[in-house]
Amino acid sequence: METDVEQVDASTVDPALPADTTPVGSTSPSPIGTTPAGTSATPTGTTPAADTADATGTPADQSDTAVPWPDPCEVAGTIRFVAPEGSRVPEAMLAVVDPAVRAEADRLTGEDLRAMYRDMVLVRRFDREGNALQRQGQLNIWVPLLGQEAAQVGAGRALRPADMAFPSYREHGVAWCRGVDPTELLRIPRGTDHCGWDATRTGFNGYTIVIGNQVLNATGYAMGQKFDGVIGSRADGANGAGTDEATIVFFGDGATSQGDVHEGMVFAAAFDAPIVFYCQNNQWAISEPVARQSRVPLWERSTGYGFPGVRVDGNDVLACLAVTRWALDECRSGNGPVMIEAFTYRMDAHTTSDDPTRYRMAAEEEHWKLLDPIERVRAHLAREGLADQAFFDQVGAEADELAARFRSFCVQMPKPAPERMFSHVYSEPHAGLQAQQREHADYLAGFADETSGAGER
Ligand SMILES: Cc1ncc(C[n+]2csc(CCOP(=O)(O)OP(=O)(O)O)c2C)c(N)n1
Ligand SMILES: [Mg+2]
Repeated sequence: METDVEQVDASTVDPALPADTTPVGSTSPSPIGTTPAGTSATPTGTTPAADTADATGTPADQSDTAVPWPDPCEVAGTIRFVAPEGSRVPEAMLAVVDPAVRAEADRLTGEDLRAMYRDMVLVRRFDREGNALQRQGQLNIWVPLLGQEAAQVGAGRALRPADMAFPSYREHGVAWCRGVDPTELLRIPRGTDHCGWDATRTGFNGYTIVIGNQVLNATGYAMGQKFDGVIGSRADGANGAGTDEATIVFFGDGATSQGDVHEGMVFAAAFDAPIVFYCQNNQWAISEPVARQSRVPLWERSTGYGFPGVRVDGNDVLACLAVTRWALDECRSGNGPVMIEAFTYRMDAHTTSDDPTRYRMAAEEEHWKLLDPIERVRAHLAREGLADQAFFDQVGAEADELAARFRSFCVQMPKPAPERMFSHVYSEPHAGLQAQQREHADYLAGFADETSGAGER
C-alpha cells in the first residue's frame, strides 16, 4: 500500500475546499491508521487542485510515460494484500493498515482462497453466457459484471446468513455468494419476472434499477435492525456465528451523485445504523468518468457524514473480504455506518445496449486487463503452492457444466401466464387493478384466431 502522496504547492489548492475535513464524531478509526489526517489525498492541503487531479486523489502526471487513467496499484491509501502479479504485499507496506483488517486477511486459509477463486471463475462464466444469450436474442438485456468479480465475491463472502444485502443491478457475484441460483438471475432480462429469487430467504434484495434508490431502502432496513436490538450484543467475535446483524448496500460511483445516496447516509449517521455503504467505483457511470463526479476520492465522502470511509483495491479479493468483514463487524457491534470504496473497473460495456468504444480508449481497457482480479488470485495460488493444475482444471470443468445448465434453463424457461403480472401487486383485491386485468385479458382474447392456427392461412 502506498502512503506517499505528492505534496503540492499550496497555491494550487482549490480555495473553495475546506481547510480540514478530519472526520468529526467517527465512532471508529479508519482501518488505514494514517488516514484521514494528512497522508491521504484529503482536502487538507495535500489535495491537488481540481484541474490537476481526478477523483482518485492521484495527481495527474504529465509525463509521456504516465498512465492517464487511475490504477489501484498507484493510488495512495488503498488497502491491498495481493499485488497484480500474485505476490503478497510486503509486511512493511501494511504497517499502517488497522490490525483488525490485517487479522481478517491473515485468518484466510488456502481453502478460503481456492473457494473464492472458484466463485469468481464460475460467476464470470455465467456472466459471459448472459452476454452471449442476449446477443443470440434470448435475453432483452444483460448487465455484465466483468472485472468486478473480486469486489463482489469479497464482499459477498464477508456476509453472514442473517445479514441483509441490497444490490443495484450488477451484483451477480454477490447474488452467487448469497445462494441465489444463477438461473434465477435470468428471469428479469428474459422478461418473465420482476425479481426471480426469494429476497428474504437469501438475504439478497431484488435488483434496483433506479440509481441509488436501494440506499434508502437499505438504510431503513438497517435502522430497523437497530430498533430491533439485533446489534451490539458483542456476543460474537469477528467471523463468529453470533446473532448480531448488519446491512450492506451496493451502489456505483455514479450513484454517489444521486440525492437518495446522500439522504441515506445522513439518516444512517443520525441513527448510528449498522450499514456498510459499499461503493464499487468501476470508473464509469455509463459514459461519464468518475473524475467528473467528485473533486475528492469517493471514500472521503464519508467524512462529511461523520463516519469512517476506506478505499480497498477492488481487484484484490482478499482485501475486499478482509475490509468488508471488518466493516460489517464494526456495524454489528454498534460502530456503524462505514463506507467502503472498492476501486475496480468495468471491463465490459455498461450493458449489452451500450458501446463503450464511443467514449473510452481501448488502451485503457488493455491496461486494466493486466489487473484482472481472477488472474491475480490464480497467480497467487500457484506461486504460493496452494493449488495445482488439477484444481484449476476441475474449476474449469465446473464452469463448463454451469454454463450449459444456465443456457438450457434460459432457452427452456416457461412463459408465465399473463395473469401473473397482476398477482402480487396488492395483498388485498384492488378494483383498479382488476379492471386492468380484465382489459388485458380482452386484449389477448383478440388474438385467439392467431393462436388457434386460424391466423396462419
Ligand atoms: C435515477 C436514475 N437516473 C438515471 C438512470 C440511468 N442510468 C442507468 S445506469 C446509470 C449509470 C450508473 O453508474 P454507476 O452508479 O457508476 O453504476 P455502474 O452502472 O457503473 O455499476 C444511469 C445514469 C437510472 N437508472 N436511474
Ligand atoms: Mg460506475
